[in-house]
Amino acid sequence: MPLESVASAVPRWVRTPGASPYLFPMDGASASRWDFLWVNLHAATMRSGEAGYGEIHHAAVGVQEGYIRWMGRESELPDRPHALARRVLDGGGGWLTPGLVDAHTHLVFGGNRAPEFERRLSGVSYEEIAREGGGIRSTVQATRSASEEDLFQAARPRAEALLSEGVTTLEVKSGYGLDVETELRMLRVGRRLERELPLNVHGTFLGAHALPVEYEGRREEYLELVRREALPQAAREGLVDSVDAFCEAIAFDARECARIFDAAQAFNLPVRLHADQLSDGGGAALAARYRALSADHLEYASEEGIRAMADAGVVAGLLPGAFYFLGEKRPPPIAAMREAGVPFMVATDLNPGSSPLRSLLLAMNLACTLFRLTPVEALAGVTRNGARALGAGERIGTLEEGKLADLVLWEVDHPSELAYWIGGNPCRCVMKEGRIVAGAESFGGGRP
Ligand code: DI6
Ligand code: FE
Repeated sequence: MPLESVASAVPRWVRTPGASPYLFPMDGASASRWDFLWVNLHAATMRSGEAGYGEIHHAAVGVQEGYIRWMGRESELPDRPHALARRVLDGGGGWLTPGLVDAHTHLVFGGNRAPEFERRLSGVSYEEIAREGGGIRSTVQATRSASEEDLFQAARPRAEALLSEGVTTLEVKSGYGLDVETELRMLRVGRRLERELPLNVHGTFLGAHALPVEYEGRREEYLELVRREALPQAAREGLVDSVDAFCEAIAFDARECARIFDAAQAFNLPVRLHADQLSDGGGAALAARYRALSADHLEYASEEGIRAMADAGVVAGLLPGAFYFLGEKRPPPIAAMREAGVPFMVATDLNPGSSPLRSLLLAMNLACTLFRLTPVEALAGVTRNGARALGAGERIGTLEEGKLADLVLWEVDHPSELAYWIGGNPCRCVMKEGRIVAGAESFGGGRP
C-alpha cells in the first residue's frame, strides 16, 4: 500500500457542536440486513488460542446494531454484499483490528510537569523530587485548584489523541486529588469523557496514590479517609469500576495496599495494582492474593510474585513509557513471565510525571524495543489482554461474532507495522459500536 497516502488518510475528529459526534448514526436498522459489511480487507482477529494475529486474509465483517454479526472469508459470504448489508465499506486492502484498549492511564490531571523534567535532566531523580514534596504532590496541587470543566477541557484532547490512533476503550484513574471532593471530580471527568466522546471509559479509584502533604505523619488517618469516605462515596455515585493502589517505597506498602483492597472487596469492586515499579515491594504477590485484574509496571517483580500471578490469572500491565521517560535500567522479567504464561497488557500510563505519552502505538513500539515483546504480543497487549485487564474480555478485545463492533481499519500491509513505525498514524477509520466515528472521509466524505 503506498505510504504517501497515509498522511492524508489520518482520521480527523469530526464533530458538529451540539450534534451527535457520530457521522453515520444508526437510522432504524432493518432486521434482515446488516448495517455495514466490510469487504476488501484482511483481519487480525487477535482471538485467543490462535497463533499469531489470528489472521483472516480477504476477510469480510458484517456489523449489526453495534455488534459483529458475521466474520469470515469474503469468498464465504452467504450472499452478494449489497444484498446482505445496507452499506458496504471497501477496506482498500488494509487490515482490520479490534478497537485498541489503553488499560492504564492517569489522563485527568491539572497542569503539567515539564519543569520537573528539566530538573531530572540536570541529575535529580524522580524519587528525590517525590521525597521533597514535588512530583505527584505538585500535580495534586494543580488538580485540586482546577474546576471540573478545566480538568475536562485538559483531558479531552489527550483522549482524542488516543482515539485518533484507534483507541476505543480507555481507563482513567483518580489519584491526583487525594481528598474526597477532588478524587470524585476526577472520576466524574472520566464519566463525562465517555458521554461526550465515542469511547468507553473505565473509572479506577486510586485514592492510595500518594500521601497528601496535610496528612504527613498521619498515614493511618489518610488510609481511613480513603477506605471509609472517598471510596464509598465514589462507589455510591457509580464512578468506580475498579480500585488501584501505588505499592511502592515512596507511596504505600503491601500491608497498606491490602487494606485498600479489603475495602474494595466490601464494595464488590475488582482491584489492580501499581506493583514493583521502582523496587520489589511484594506487589506482584499481593495482586495475585487478591486476584487483581492486573498488576502493572513489575520491573522489580520477584520470581515468586510472577508464579503467583500466573496461578491467579493476573494480567501483567507493561508500561514502557514510564520506563523510558524515567530512564530506568531494569526491564520487567519478560522472559520469566512469558514462561510462566502470564498474559501481557501494554498501556500508555499517560500521566504528567513519569509517562507523558499520548500514543498507544508508540507504547507498542517501546514495548518491543525496550522490553523485547514481539509485535504480536504488543498488539495482543492493546487488544485482547487490555480488554481482560479491564474485566471486559467478554465484550471487546477480539474480532469475533457477538462482540461489540469496535473496529479499526489500518493502512498497513501487515499488522506488525503497528508496532514498527515510530510516529505517523496509519489509522484510516475507527468504528465504535457499529458507528463510524473517525475517518469517514475515506469512504467518500459523506455517507457511504
Ligand atoms: N506510577 C506512575 O508511574 C505514576 N503513578 C504511579 O503510581 C506516576 C505519577 C506521577 O508521577 O505523577
Ligand atoms: Fe500509573
